[in-house]
Amino acid sequence: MERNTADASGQFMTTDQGTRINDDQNSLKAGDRGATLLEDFILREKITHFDHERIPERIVHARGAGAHGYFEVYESMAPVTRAAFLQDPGKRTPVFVRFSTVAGFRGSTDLARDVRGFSVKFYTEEGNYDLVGNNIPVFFIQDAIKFPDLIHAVKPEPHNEIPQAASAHDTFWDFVSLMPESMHMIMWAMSDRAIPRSYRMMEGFGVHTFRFVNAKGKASFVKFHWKPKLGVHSVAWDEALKISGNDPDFHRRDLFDAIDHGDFPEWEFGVQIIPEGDEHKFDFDLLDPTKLIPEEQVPVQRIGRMVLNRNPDNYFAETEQVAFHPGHVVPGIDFSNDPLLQGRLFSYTDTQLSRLGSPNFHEIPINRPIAPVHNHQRDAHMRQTVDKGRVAYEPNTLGGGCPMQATFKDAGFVSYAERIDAKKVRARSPSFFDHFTQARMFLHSQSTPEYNHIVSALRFELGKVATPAIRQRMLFMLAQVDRELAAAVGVGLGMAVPKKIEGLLNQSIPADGDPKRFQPTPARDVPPSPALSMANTPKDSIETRQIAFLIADGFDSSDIATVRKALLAGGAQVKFVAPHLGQVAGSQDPVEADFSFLTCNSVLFDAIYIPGGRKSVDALKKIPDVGVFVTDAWRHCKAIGASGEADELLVGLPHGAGTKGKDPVNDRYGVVRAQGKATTAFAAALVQSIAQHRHWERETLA
Ligand code: HDD
Repeated sequence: MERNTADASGQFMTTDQGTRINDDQNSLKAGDRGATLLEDFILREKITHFDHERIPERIVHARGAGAHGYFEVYESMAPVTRAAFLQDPGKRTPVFVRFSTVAGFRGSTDLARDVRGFSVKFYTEEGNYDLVGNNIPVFFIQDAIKFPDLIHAVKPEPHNEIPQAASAHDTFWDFVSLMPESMHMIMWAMSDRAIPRSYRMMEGFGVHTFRFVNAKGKASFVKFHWKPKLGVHSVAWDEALKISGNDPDFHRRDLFDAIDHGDFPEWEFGVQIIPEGDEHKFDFDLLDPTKLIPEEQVPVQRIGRMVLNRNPDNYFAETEQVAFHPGHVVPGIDFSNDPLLQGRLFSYTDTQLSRLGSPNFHEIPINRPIAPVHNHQRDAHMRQTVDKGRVAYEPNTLGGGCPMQATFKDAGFVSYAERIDAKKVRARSPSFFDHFTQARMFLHSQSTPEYNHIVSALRFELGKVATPAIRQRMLFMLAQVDRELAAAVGVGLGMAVPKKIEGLLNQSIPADGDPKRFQPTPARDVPPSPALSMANTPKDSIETRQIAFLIADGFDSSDIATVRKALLAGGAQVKFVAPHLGQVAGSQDPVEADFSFLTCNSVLFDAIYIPGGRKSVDALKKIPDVGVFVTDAWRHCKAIGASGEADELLVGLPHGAGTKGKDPVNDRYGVVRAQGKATTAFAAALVQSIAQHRHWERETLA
């Protein structure tokens, strides 16, 4: 039953019981100056409902944004899986996706340095399938039993609830410095992957190894990937900090606005398929969630695409109440014995019970499968279904034996009959003890700017750690990954890398275990994986990019017309930023300002352009915010364009980037200038510069 549709015009206001309300301004009183009466059922109902509006926020991933869309497969995947939604290229499966940060509270900033959640609920005809992944393909820990410790360590410290949405504090690094297995994930979390430009420009990963099972019952291992159509892009750290102040909803707004504007975000769905027989052919364990399979070793086959084309109608009803669970699977998809995944299979239903308050959370509209539900589960808080008849048990004859169990042939879910012959132990396989090789591989696969950003991030994070012993342990741990990295971070901390810290590498030895068996093995050099570097992401499009035009009265209208035409043709969006809102007069037609210098900031845009016009440029020169706009755009390595007199606003840029060249169009480190009026050649050069996303080379100019 749905009420309160967006278009409720013409409807009378009622109580929750449907009684029409005559006065929603005043409570019922004994006289117009009298005490309020307990009898006022309208007041009590309204306030009671309000008092209970909040539900517990998610214990992790509290901060998020969601969208609806669809998924379609390119060709039948029947050879490897019998999942119905992966069979027919003509079929569109509805999806709901929720992106999130992990550590911050529900009201925290989107731009925290953090892992991003990437959860997809496929509403398939065989039931809901949830792919509950992240934007990083590995995880901090190998066994779910350490998850509460990890989260307690990263969340705000319990005595003073500081810091919000940040890993840069003692408890997190205390824990990490004692967990060699987290080093690979730390490399990712300290990289720019942890400060994405947009949810629309992130990869997604299922992380664990799962199983596909085909109609013959034959299984293969599979890793899941999402590849964004717009490429993988991040912001600069200084920019992230400033965005957090200027617009803490930056990612949420970006997703909402893009869909609202008809720029539907799109990802390709990728799989790495590993035959069962190849399980032990890798130099790491497929069940270890701190490892990835390099794409160069097992290519990612792109088997379908997902498009997000509809914003939620109501944040709470959909994005907040959606309940994901890695255990929501359909026939054809099964689990592996990854001990992190196995623990997750317990956690998610458990957490929905406390968060949503009832085992009937599957009846909330956003969680309802499109496949019909028939079983003997009954009652409990807030039950919506009105179950008919007297049969709520199986076996029965009074209900004709229904609902019936489904065989494998009837698309019943049959767990993959993996052979297990083992002792019951609390242990970790020796194949899980190579913690440093892939951390090193990731590091050595980065471009120079990316590597430098990791060093800066570690200097920042560890610089915020107050306890020297923790910093020291971390330097020692980083040295296990790469000595040069540790030394570089040490410079920032003013600390030498310790040669040895007694016992640090055998923290996880059980009292009765063999110490050698539990010691991490030293990092090995393996070939780098170019797919791990964002420098290699496609950079051929300016689609959906936000470009700020800085203008004041008297701007050159023809400059704007030429550049705007080229940008819009490339799919970018142009926003006018002026000293005030309202109309801004041009040499020909006026334009309407989208922002004033008070209501926006350079960090909210992908690039800036300043047109010519004597009067306009002179006015801009007098506004300090304009200077900051330009220097921030430079510092954050963004494309900058200027034509005509606007050149004068760039003179302060370093390394000669602001000096006028002789050619009609000059491009120095992504700063594009036209000698005179903006021409189509100038506009084309600017488009090219914006498509690069960032000109990181500026950071390394001497
Ligand atoms: Fe988790 C939420 C992803 C390990 C326990 N997790 C949650 C969400 C994502 C992930 C994307 C947000 C879902 C949403 O948008 O509503 N979690 C992961 C990934 C992991 C992972 C990719 C490792 C590979 N998680 C993990 C472990 C445990 C949990 C090991 C516990 C043993 N995760 C939870 C949870 C949450 C959750 C406490 C909080 C809210 C929710 O489930 O619905 O059950």
